[in-house]
Amino acid sequence: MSHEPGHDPNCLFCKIVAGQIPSKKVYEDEQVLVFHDIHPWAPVHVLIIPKQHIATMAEVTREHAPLLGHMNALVPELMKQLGVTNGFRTVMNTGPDGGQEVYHLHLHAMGGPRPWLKG
Ligand code: D5M
Repeated sequence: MSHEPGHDPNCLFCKIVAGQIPSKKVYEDEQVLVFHDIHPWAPVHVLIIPKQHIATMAEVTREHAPLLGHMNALVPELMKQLGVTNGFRTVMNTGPDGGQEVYHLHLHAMGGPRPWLKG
């Protein structure tokens, strides 16, 4: 089956980007989509994902630096928009030993009153 470049029809997050699976959207632009994590680890927990399918951070190269920079640079304004005023944590799980469950690149951004994470 043919599909758009950068889109994997079998990928959960590509289906969210395509609107085939609903999400609680927080922000969207040409490059990224941001939505609430379905199993939050913190009072505020969003996922910042590229619209193009990149399976994992292990596949990222220097060519992706602007995209990765954009994803990270959005976090402060997103946290502010979501009422997070006292700090936040960003995490990118990579591969089996990194605890990655969904193989579409995503940056977790978490905040809100602790305790919600150890360490
Ligand atoms: O984290 C994958 C994250 O993706 C995990 O925190 C749950 C979240 N998830 C899974 N399915 C959905 C849907 N449908 N909407 C929103 N969030 C979702 P990882 O870093 O791969 O372990």
